[in-house]
Amino acid sequence: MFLKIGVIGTGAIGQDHIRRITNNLTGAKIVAVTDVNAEQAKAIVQKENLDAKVYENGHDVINATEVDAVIVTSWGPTHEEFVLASIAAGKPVFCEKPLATTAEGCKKIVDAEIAYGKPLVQVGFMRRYDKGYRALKKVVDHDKIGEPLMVHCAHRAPSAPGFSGDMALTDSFVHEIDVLRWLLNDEYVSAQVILPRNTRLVDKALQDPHIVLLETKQGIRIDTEIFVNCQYGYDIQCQIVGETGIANLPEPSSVVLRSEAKLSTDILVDWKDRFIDSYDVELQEWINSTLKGEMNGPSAWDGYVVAVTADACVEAKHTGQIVPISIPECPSFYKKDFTLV
Ligand code: NAI
Ligand code: NAD
Ligand code: ISE
Repeated sequence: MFLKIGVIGTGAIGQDHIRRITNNLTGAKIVAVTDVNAEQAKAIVQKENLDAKVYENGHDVINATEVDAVIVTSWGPTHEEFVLASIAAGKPVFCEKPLATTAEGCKKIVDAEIAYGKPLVQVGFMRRYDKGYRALKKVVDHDKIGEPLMVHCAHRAPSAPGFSGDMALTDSFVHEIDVLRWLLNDEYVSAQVILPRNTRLVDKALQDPHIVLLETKQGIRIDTEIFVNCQYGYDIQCQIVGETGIANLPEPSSVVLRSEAKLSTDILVDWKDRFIDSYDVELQEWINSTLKGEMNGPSAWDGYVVAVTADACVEAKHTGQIVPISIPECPSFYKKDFTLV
């Protein structure tokens, strides 16, 4: 039995997900696609030799009778509309982050899903499926370093084409916001943003880098450097300092080279390669659980909590203040315990 999927948005990640579902994963096929750039949608159908119909818009994909489930990979501001329409059609939907560009938009999705009465929405927070982050979480969950006290992170990308405004926070840092609350089994209570000297290698209007300081309910302090025009590579770092030890996110594996009087390893440059296995596991698990009528991944509630936190970070950046974060009680409809067995 195949899950018949319709994809809305055939840009960078839409094409990458279509490629992996078609060539690497099992149990699903792409039967419908759309993009505001229709030529791009047609080109991916040809390139991957898909038996898929190219529709005029996202709503036609969602309502197509042959489509069992929807993947939303169009740009962020369109996500809310397509996820709400998928819920209205009663179809499972995997939505790339952000779930919506505002906390209010995410809340509408949470309310619609609860009113529908069955979980249908998963958000593309793939780091929870990453081998390295899962290993790190086991160290924390199994008490190998005592209670976590501090976390030091870095989210670095060589460049960020198309970034404007606060996208370093709302498009990049959202991955840390999600994965760290999952890793620590905790929620955030405040955010502060510090603006270091700006790199000369971006438009003056764009702040880069940022330092974000988050505090959790348990008093854990998290500092993250977000530097999305760092030039040298796509480099994700995470170090947890506990009472009795320190745990680091493993580096991606690379040959250790001794050559020309140097000891060296490669640094990846593209997010697609850094998390290639995580996207595979994430979507395979989504396909498997959707076929069973279940929804086990990052939920609409997680998407909402991330948006509330990202909003606080944006406010902290613009006001220079420490901004309190108030996450409402998680509805019983959504699971809360993140412990890995
Ligand atoms: P992109 O700009 O390459 O692709 C977006 C595509 O959506 C474009 O082809 C665009 O024409 C299309 N599109 C926009 N509005 C549309 C509409 N109303 N109907 C149909 N198509 C529409 O962007 P990219 O990098 O693929 O990002 C897409 C989404 O994926 C974003 O939400 C982004 O945050 C997320 N993303 C997630 C990543 C992750 O690691 N989980 C990595 C990269 C992107
Ligand atoms: P992209 O710009 O390459 O692709 C977006 C595509 O959406 C474009 O092809 C665009 O034409 C299309 N589009 C826009 N509005 C549309 C609409 N109304 N209907 C149909 N198509 C529409 O961007 P991307 O890098 O692929 O990112 C897409 C989304 O994926 C973003 O939300 C981004 O945050 C997310 N993303 C997530 C990750 C991750 O690591 N999880 C990585 C990259 C991107
Ligand atoms: C991109 O949209 C992603 O989601 C990548 O995973 C992230 O690391 C990058 O910074 C974003 O621009």
